[in-house]
Amino acid sequence: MAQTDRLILKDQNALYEDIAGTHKKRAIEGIAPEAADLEALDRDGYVIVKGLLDPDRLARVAEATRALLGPTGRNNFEGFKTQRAYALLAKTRELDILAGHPQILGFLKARLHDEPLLSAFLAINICPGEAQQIPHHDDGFYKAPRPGPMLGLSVIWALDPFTVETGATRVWPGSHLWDNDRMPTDDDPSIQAVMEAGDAIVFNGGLWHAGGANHTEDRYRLAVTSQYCAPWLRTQENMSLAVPPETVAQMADPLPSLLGYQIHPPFMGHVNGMHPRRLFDDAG
Ligand SMILES: O=C(O)CCC(=O)C(=O)O
Repeated sequence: MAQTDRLILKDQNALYEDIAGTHKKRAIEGIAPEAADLEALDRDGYVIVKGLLDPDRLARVAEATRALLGPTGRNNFEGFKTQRAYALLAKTRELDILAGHPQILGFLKARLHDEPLLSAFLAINICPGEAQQIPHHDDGFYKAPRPGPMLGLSVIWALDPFTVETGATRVWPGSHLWDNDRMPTDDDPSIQAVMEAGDAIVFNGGLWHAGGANHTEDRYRLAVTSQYCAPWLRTQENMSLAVPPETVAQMADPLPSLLGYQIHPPFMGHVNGMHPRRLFDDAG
């Protein structure tokens, strides 16, 4: 074999460098979280962040979300007395602020990845009489050893007050550190994420949790959940098909990146050998 035909690998990292020409990697930027919030996220697997939406914004977001709600769920995971709406970014621009909120980007950058993908983005309206949801963790479909590196980070935005009676999300503190064989039992302490409308719970995708039971006869518990994953994992919602490219082209950064209009270096996510943002360039 001639010298020039030999594969000489000097530095493994060189294999994974950003080799894109026109569109270089766009790492997300955000507001750095408080140290205490990151400590809580690491230790308990969750943190409640208060007052992320001001009253005007909250009112607009809640109104836009309610307008999209459809029929109640088809199984006991979706909830037979819970309305859900998916593919939200295909349907309204009023919710962009939730998917790309600077404080959430800060958590993503600090703990998940600087090129996260939006894995799921849906509305959840728990209606009167709903039972507690099946406990689960959002990264459960990635068959990886637990505990392990963070694969996903989830946010549940309270658009109504989250109370014990209306079905505030139940979480099992510290359960992101449990091993693969462990599931919550009645002996495991849990709490409900009681929140004001406009607050959000930010949690490790490995944290066991469940939508709470709604014990009321006439109160609803409206939420939007934004769930993110590392850029080398498959997203729950097939965002490339759910949100048309012409809709993504109207969005401000970082939303196109969160929806997969990015390359995870060196070339994960290319389209016909090109950076996906070239779709916009060529259209323009
Ligand atoms: O609505 C909630 O409080 C939790 C819902 C949830 O975890 C889910 O559907 O994945």
